[in-house]
Amino acid sequence: MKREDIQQSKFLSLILRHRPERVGIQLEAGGWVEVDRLLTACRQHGMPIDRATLERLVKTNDKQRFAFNEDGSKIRANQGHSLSVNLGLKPVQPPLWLYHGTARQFLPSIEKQGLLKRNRHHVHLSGDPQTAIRVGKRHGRPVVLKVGAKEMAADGYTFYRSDNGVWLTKAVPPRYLEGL
Ligand code: HQG
Repeated sequence: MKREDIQQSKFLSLILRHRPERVGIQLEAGGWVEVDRLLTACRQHGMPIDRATLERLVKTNDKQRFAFNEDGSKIRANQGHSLSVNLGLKPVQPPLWLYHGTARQFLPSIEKQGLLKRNRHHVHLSGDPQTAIRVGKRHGRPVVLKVGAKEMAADGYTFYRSDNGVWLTKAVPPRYLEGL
């Protein structure tokens, strides 16, 4: 991805997940925004993005963070919101294990409290350890925890998977974590 694309992509994440008011818009139900409104608002706030660039950003995004609706008139972030957004995700049965990448310095606290969602709506889990390492590296020396997802589901915890393959659940108590 080009450096400018990364910058614009981060800006889009900010607007579509956290601070739409930065460009004077609000998210509609489900986190959607009309593409025309978004592009106009971005231009008016000194961050011009044209339609072709937006399409490229959506298509080439390394984590498929954004999606258009069926007719391409609206766009939203697939996950990662701090704003209250109902993505309309359906509960799904998780695999035996899921993985959580974090940084070593968080382990003592995770050991006590389990995984908490912090600023996000859910705890984010990965389907494979490689992805989890990448997520953990963002915070420091990475470490991967194994989450007994199937057991959690059997105990009544609900799991969702976003359109870009991130596993989501409300919290993970310490007893379901391995590798602590
Ligand atoms: C940690 C990126 C201490 C948690 C990635 C994590 C992901 C605790 C940090 C997505 C804790 C929160 C999410 C506890 C959790 N004590 N630390 N009890 N419970 N933590 O960024 O999972 O680029 O909010 O381990 O690819 O790192 O945004 O969550 O280290 O999918 O699309 O608190 O963000 O995707 O950090 O990453 P984050 P995350 P995007």
